[in-house]
Amino acid sequence: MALGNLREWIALLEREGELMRVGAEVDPDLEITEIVDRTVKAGGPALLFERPKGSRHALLINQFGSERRMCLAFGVERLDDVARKVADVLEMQPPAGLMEKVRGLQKLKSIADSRPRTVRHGACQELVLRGDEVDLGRLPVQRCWPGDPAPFITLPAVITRDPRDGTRNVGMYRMQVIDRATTFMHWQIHKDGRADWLATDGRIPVAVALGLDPITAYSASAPLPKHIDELMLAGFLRGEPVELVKGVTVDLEVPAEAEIVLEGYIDKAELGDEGPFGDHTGYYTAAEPFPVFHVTALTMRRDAIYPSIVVGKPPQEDAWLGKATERIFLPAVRATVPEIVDYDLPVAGAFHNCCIVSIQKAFPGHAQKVMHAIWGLGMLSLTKCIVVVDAQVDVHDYAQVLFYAGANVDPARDVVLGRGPLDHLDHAPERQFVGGKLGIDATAKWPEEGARPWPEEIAMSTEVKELVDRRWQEYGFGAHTAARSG
Ligand SMILES: Cc1cc2nc3c(=O)[nH]c(=O)nc-3n(C[C@H](O)[C@H](O)[C@H](O)COP(=O)(O)O)c2cc1C
Ligand SMILES: [Mn+2]
Repeated sequence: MALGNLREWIALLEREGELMRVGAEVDPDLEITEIVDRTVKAGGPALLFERPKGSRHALLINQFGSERRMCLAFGVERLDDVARKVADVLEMQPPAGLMEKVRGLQKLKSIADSRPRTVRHGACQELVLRGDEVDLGRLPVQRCWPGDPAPFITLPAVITRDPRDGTRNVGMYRMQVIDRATTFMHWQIHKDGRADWLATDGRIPVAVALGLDPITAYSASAPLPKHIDELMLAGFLRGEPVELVKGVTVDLEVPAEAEIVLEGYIDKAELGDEGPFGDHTGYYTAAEPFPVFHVTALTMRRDAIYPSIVVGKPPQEDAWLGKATERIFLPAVRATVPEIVDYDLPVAGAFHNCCIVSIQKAFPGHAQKVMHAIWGLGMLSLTKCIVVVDAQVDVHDYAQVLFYAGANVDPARDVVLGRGPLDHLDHAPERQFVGGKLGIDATAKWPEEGARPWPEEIAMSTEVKELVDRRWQEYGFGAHTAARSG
């Protein structure tokens, strides 16, 4: 059974010893950030602040802040198990026998059942505030860092529809609070919500869901192709559809089980200076024009719990949302570039700065081919630096990667310098949005690539390893020395 809402998730966290309730009054203005920063870095639990200063609503944070909690959210032992489920569907072949046909039908059914389901009533509308009753000041919205000019809603699922074909999009875009009933909407230049807005004449209806089951919340951050509904991915990963109800003031459907929903609209022409904001790059991103979101209704559960997250200098809680995406999207990456064995986006590289990729090298120039493929692939296209290693290298072992990046590279021959689109938030390039790309080919080079005879890597023979294994006790190291090979 999938987790139905945030409450079931909190109950699970509590049962697993992964939640701490904080009963003391704590200020959402900076104080919570400092507590969470220390907790995340210590590998500590999710925190439920029961008395945020100035609000009657509790605040949940650090729900995603460890690998174990991320796995609990998805109901798996390892994040790669989620990827296997995705791969299973992506790699479907025409069935050979009856059994395979039955299994194939089950898989197709699991996709069909992923579509959201509309229901008549939703707990998210227990309380409905419209017009002048709307007051975002009721919510314990955090001001995260000292240079932030205002509180920011940091863990929203922002729902829009493409006016051209009606497809839904859900994205996680932070929202700076302007006053009781308006915020900015920080959808960046490469994002789907922004494309929906740009395609609209006049105003676009927008709904924002806060406080969801963890898989649906994660899905808002997933970099799906524009035409794929993130709620469909959520339904597929949950194994149960997301339930939706009609909004009370907008022609959009909203997650029925959400804690809080903000309904409203964004005008095409209305922009204001958003930011600065202490961002996941580790720097304050400068103020920049973004559209203004007008809230026409604030609906919620009576005792709604407000979800939040702090980004900043890595590692922060969002590292684990990023790692989930890295793992879950590997099968999709391999579907287009099958020679890719594995990849790693280091947390310290804020994900878009660096990608390490291992390949099954099959022809001269293959590493360069893969670099260009990544620079042409969805949001991975924004990657600034790519390091390519051979299939047997563990891309998650940075010391190993550095070894090959040092040992196998002739910078005069193996470095590719290119140009292309860069992350919206990257402050380093001369111009915003475009700049240099660096590719480092750390694979073993072939003669056709201009290499002298490539030397053999040092390794002990299997016979001697087995001999030493057999005789280990005899040498007298004792059991405390974990020194068996392999
Ligand atoms: C905690 C968190 C905060 C984020 N904030 C923003 C943001 O303010 N603006 C933005 O464009 N993307 C932000 N992202 C990344 C987007 O959610 C991500 O690119 C997602 O794929 C966007 O959905 P879309 O592909 O449908 O546009 C954030 C991601 C996380 C995990
Ligand atoms: Mn999308």
